[in-house]
Amino acid sequence: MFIDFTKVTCHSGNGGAGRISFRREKFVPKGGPDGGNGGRGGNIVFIVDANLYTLQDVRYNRIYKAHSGEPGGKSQKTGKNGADLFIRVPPGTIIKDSENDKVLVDLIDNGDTYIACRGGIGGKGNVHFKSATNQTPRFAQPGMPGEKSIFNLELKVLADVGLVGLPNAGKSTLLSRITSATPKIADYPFTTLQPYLGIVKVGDFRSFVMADIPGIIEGAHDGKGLGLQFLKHIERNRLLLILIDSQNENPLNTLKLLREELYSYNPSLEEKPYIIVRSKFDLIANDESVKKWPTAIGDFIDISAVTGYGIDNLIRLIDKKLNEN
Ligand SMILES: Nc1nc2c(ncn2[C@@H]2O[C@H](COP(=O)(O)OP(=O)(O)OP(=O)(O)O)[C@@H](O)[C@H]2O)c(=O)[nH]1
Ligand SMILES: [Mg+2]
Repeated sequence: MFIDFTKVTCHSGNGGAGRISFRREKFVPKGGPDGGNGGRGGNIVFIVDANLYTLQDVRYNRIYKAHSGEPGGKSQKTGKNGADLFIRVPPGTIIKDSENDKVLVDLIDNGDTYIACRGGIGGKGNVHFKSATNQTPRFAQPGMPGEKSIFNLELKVLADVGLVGLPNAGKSTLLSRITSATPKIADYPFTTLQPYLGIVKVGDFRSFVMADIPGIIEGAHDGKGLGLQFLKHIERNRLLLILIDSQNENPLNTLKLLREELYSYNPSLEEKPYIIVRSKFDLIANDESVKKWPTAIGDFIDISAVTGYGIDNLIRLIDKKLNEN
């Protein structure tokens, strides 16, 4: 179970100002007040979109601002309301008040909405302030300001596939190649410090969620490196991809080490189905001497997240395994 998390600042729109105006017609030179009300500011509304699986599209720390209402017009015309601003979130998103972390709403079904910030109401035009003692009010209300709030969004995601490997094995590069996720990629260990999720599309109708976690090193189950705190995330994945760098000099040892870390952490992980992936195949494609891996490793699939080699095959294989389990 992953927690996808993001934080956003929302401003609903300000109300439009009420208008000060007087009727001026050919035969009514001194008409009464006729200033209309301002329009309401736009609301900020969260809406569930069942086509989304992660909070990736709701960028961290983004500021959302809805439009203000328009000012009132002459002839008692009310200003246009500011358009509501919809923020699309996946089903299962929990919206919390960032000040006290209290749950405001748990958005579950497609189309469910939650008005997070209400637009300010429009000010009243001067037509409303006419009284027995003041037939020509020269004032109108300003619009009410919109609301501003910061929200924490949380989503618990059950990823289908978990990426497991030593630091630098190319896990994040693979995720970024086949999903729209944008994890940081670099040629030093522990680039990834937190889990990332992405959706892999298989053809037009099927998809699965893939999770990238920080690299695992020897002793991870004892808390070494960053692995431990993230191993819990892969307990519920249906399938693991064990990525081993094509330049690894002792792939069999690495495979053993990774598997040992997994089941030392949780013995039930030993039963978890996995696919072995040899990453960075482009680096050895022309090098027959290193192409052979010990048969004890068993079946594996070659990919290059850089050139795309083997990627379609891998996606098909994953899809097949997920559907047979
Ligand atoms: N040539 C080549 N380089 C690759 C390939 N995949 C990844 N790399 C490089 O390998 C380095 C590590 O890649 P990452 O994707 O950050 O590795 P990681 O497994 O996510 O690493 P951690 O987050 O530290 O665990 C980067 O410099 C990548 O550019 C590949 O298919 N071919
Ligand atoms: Mg990484």
